[in-house]
Amino acid sequence: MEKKFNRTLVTTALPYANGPVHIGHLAGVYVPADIYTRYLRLKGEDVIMVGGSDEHGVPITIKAKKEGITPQDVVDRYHKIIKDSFEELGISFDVYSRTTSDIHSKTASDFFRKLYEKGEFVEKTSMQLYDEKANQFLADRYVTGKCPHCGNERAYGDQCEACGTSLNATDLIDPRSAITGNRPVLRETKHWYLPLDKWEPALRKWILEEHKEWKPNVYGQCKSWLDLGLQPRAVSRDLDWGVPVPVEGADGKVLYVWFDAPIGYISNTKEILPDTWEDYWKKEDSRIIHFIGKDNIVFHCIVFPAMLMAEGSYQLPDNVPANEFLNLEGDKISTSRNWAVWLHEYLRDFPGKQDVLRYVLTANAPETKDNDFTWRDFQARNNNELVAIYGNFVNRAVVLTHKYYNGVVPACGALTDYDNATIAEFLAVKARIEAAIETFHFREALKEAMNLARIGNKYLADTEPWKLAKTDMARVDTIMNVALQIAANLAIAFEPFMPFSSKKLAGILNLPADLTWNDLGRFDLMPVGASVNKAELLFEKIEDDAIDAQMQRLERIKKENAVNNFTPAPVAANVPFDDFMKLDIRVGKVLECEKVPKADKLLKFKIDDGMGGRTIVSGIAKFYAPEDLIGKEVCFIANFEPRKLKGVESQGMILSAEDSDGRLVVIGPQGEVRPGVQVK
Ligand code: B3M
Ligand code: ZN
Repeated sequence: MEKKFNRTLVTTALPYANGPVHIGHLAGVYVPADIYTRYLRLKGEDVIMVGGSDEHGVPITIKAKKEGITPQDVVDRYHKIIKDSFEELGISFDVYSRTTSDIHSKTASDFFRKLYEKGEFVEKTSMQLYDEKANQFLADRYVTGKCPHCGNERAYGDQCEACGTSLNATDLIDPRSAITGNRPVLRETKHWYLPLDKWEPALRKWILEEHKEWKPNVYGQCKSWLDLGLQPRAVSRDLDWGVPVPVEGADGKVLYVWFDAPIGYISNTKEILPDTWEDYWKKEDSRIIHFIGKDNIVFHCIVFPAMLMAEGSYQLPDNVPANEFLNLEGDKISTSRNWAVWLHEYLRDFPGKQDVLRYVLTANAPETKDNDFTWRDFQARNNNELVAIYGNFVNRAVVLTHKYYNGVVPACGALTDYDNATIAEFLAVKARIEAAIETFHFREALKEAMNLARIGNKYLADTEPWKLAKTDMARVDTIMNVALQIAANLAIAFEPFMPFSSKKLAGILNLPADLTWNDLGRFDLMPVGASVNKAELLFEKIEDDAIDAQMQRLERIKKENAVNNFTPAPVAANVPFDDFMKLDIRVGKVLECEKVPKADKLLKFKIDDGMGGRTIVSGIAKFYAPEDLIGKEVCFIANFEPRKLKGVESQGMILSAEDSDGRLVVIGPQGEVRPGVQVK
């Protein structure tokens, strides 16, 4: 039987305060969480949404070291940027706090002590990596090395981002300190471990049997973790930044960031509801929903629940609707490579366009698989959907009301079959939006909401009141009444997704402030005789130059990254001199050069090789215009087996150097050399 809930606690992953938030965070966590919360609020349910900055952990201390400032400076700076930008985007937190707050230290500390006193930890002395130059233990992101699972050379001490495996620093092959670049040594240290293995049977039952309704990506990831078998996990670290381990003999040790961060959800609830916070966490008729990205699944579905089970008095989450990743223009979003659209920069570059970003990120949300954000798609969705459908319909309805009725809502006469069909179609959508939101299918829900706008837009286009106005004003009255009722309903339907335009629309239509989701579907929202304010555009067209400017910024970043990240490829194995001599490399002069038809990469060369000439086809068309190369001297391999490329026989290979951004530069002699001489 469906359980009945009287209260919902929505939690959102706490972003690390080592950088601003970007569209990947928004699409994965904050926009869906906000839609869900706004929807429940609008239905009049008891719901709170908590969030905050994750201000502990190695990502913060590394950033501080890099900039020569304190970790506190780092988190103060980014907490403010993050908090302000969330607010400006309309992410409607009931509380947005931080893990450096006193209430959090105390809550996390007490939580640890309770488990400690209950004997829920295992104390273990083990060998950990230590940097003798920096005089400190290295854990998590302080160590990089080769991933033992996939061979990625840049895996971190807590996780390999290439294959997603979670690691211990001592698992890395050929580890290096991220502070000094030194090879660390092993040194003994004591830590507290949470024996996840002890909770494995309970976790298996809870997830695999009792939560089959979880999203397949979440359920599947949990199942593979559980099937691998759980190991004890250290919940403390040798670090000087974090919540101190609150027991004897723990000097210089702090709680592992992934131990204290999820407790942040509890601290934040306490912060706003000091008297009733426990209702949300401990009462049977409450439910907890964690909104997170896919890289956080194990912590929210396995580690944190095990902590809660060990504590004993808390409820486990009801659902963890984790999303996959959003890419940017085909590449993985990366804070360190600056490959991101940062929220605070978006708000600066597109003032007043919060809803456009909310719309595009929802329409394109990576709910079931990784998805791509592109600026062209952003522009197209704004211009072809928001402006052309939703905005156009509302604008027509309001402008015509002013044109024919001085802005006063006309009376509704007899409805035609077509009117009735339109209204029935409109009413049927509500249940579909609800079903989609309640099962965390926000893309689907938005698509349905957009269908409401489409129905309105089509209704006016089909009935053409501007034509009837000359002959049948009574019919126009009815059409405009229906259109205005639809417009008013859109303000409600879109509120969870695009609250700014809903507010604007409600203002234009003079809607009462206390409408709720339950009013959606009423066709008397606009009383006859009520007046409507002057039309204002809900959305504006986005022109090419705004998009071009964003594309240019990304191009620039790509170039900078190519320069900064260039490391020469490792030198290939030695070869004997005789092997080198087997290659016959010559100098030649380009006599003719032209594009190969139907092959956008290929250029066809006629080369003076001092021996009567030869044809060579080379894949450099993207980097040179043919006429630029005519008359130039190039080096080519003269004894390459001839091969056919797009039907042209190539008798050799022109040598070029490939830059780190993939650009090819043709190689030739520095001084004048006769065609046909050998390169040695
Ligand atoms: N700060 C990791 C992340 O941003 C972490 C989330 C904590 S949620 C309790 O991916
Ligand atoms: Zn790996």
